[in-house]
Amino acid sequence: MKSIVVGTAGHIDHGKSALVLALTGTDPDRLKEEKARGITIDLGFAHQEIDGVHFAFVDVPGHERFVKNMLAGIGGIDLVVLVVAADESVKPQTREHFDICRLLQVPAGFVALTKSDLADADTLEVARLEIRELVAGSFLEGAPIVPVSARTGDGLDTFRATLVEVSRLTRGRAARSVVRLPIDRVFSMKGFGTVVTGTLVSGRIRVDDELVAAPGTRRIKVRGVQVHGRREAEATVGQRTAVNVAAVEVGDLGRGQALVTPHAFEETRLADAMVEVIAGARPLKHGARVRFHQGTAEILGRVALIGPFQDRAVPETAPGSRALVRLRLEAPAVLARGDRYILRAYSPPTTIAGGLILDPRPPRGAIRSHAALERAQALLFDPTLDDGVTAEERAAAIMIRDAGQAGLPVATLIQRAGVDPSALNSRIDALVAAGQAVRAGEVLVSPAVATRLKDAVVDALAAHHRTHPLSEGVPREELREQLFGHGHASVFERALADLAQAGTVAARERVALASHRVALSPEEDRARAAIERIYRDAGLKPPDPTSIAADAGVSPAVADRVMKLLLRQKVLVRVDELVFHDEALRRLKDDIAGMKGSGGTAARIDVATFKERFGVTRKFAIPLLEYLDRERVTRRIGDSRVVL
Ligand SMILES: Nc1nc2c(ncn2[C@@H]2O[C@H](COP(=O)(O)OP(=O)(O)OP(=O)(O)O)[C@@H](O)[C@H]2O)c(=O)[nH]1
Ligand SMILES: [Mg+2]
Repeated sequence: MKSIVVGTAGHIDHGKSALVLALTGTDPDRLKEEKARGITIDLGFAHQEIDGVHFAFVDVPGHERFVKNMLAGIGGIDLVVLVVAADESVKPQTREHFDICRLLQVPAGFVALTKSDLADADTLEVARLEIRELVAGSFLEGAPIVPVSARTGDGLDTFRATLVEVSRLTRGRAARSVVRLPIDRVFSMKGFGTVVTGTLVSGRIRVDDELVAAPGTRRIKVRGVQVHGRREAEATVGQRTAVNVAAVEVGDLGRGQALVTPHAFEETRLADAMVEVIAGARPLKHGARVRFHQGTAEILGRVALIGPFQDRAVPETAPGSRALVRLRLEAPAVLARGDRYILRAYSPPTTIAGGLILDPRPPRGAIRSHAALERAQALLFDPTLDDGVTAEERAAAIMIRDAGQAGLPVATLIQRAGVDPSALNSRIDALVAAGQAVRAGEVLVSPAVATRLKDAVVDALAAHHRTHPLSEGVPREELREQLFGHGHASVFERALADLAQAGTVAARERVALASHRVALSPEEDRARAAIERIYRDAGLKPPDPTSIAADAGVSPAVADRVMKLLLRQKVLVRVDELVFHDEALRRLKDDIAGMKGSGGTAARIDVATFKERFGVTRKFAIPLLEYLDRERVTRRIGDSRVVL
């Protein structure tokens, strides 16, 4: 069954709650104080099925002091009923609530001309005219205006029919998205424990799901789900939802938080946004302190205009116009690109503006520059005016560029660029195909970063080969530290893989240009031959490496370079303090291995027999036997060794 969340809106005492009661039989005013004062203070809820559509009503207070509560309820609605009393017509909170709905881009709505029993035909007509004027040019232009009386019941049938008709105009929402349930109520229910309610604005919640209450890190286990007062296995997007949460105290959760998919949203205190100042409001000054409302949260913060100042005066945004701003919040928020928000003045708290979040985690840094302004302009793209593809991709490309060497983790595109999780991979493929991104595992970098890195690798290797012609390359990790210390390791690996694929470098433990050959000068070549010969001839009784320069008759510097080369090439092998020719060690291993196989008993060798067999002193015998143990040719048992 189709499920629609309907919000009321309108001035105090205009009959919002009475209308909900007349339609549903449920009085949305549930607090004692509300009954005593005859006004709505906090949100009220009721539901009713009409013509096969399930309507969940969120009834809001009209009093100017409780607009804050109204804002907590209106966030996720599909449809608004703007309530105007026929005898009073348009009043201040009619305008304020209407402005809020317009700025939040509530998808659909119509007008209830209430208390029709108190007005004659002329009065009704005047109210109609004033309403038409109010909504001209807005989402409610041309919407039905339905006279209705909660007292006599006149007009209720037409009202119901209109509700069903207008609900057809609302679009379905994406259920395959991340879970986001802005909390509007938390209470304790006997026998159940803690229950939170809200309008599920994206995703679906199932029993046993693990969610997070954000801002914050508290994990929430879903013990039960109720939709429209009935136990269900799951709640889906667009439904008024009650979640029974396990092992959480009522005081640990509150309005303003949201239940969300773990890891999907990072908290933020900074956001870049488009702002639209209401026509009747005062100008919005750079640096103004404001009340920021999004979801069910109200957070204090300041507004800074993005872009260079034209003159010395503090810039401001005129009523009725738009600007690009950076919001600096005094407490963390849970925001995603594409979120709509409202700004109210700090004092007195009147609604002054609203807009669209463009980047919920912008890079810190100067915003009073042309570059910052251009960046924000490029991000400004009303997703609802577009098929979503180019807007998201353009935003993602900017964010990838901002991320620089560190790269942008793939998963953050959901929150920051507003990409639907189910479309994540195809969006990334499109970005890669369009030359806007390079993917390295779970990180995206701009093609410029990848190209610069590859160029830097080639330059660094060329320089290294020039200064160290005997070196076979730079150790991989050293190269990464040197060129890409702040970057993501997988980006560096991707660059090496690309260069290797292109045949430009050889990347193993050491990285070298593919064209590199170890080049020896004639002197080094002579030294190499001499040193190698000395070690080959010495067999298992090699000279001390510290005296090799003198033995070979070459300079210590040349001997040092050549020794390193031979060791790296594994022509020579270091065994503790000694160095042997690889051939000598091979022969030794073959010889020892050859000892076994004669007869059924295991061949054994000890230090004395080793010394005798190979004609070496203890100085060589001990390191060699330990070397054989390490090479798994022998195993030490007590004072002797078994040949394996
Ligand atoms: N004559 C008449 N009175 C009505 C009608 N609807 C509501 N009233 C009366 O108007 C008063 C205010 O009605 P509510 O429904 O509480 O008004 P509200 O818009 O919910 O007020 P707030 O929630 O405080 O903003 C009550 O005394 C109602 O009995 C109607 O259709 N006809
Ligand atoms: Mg009310």
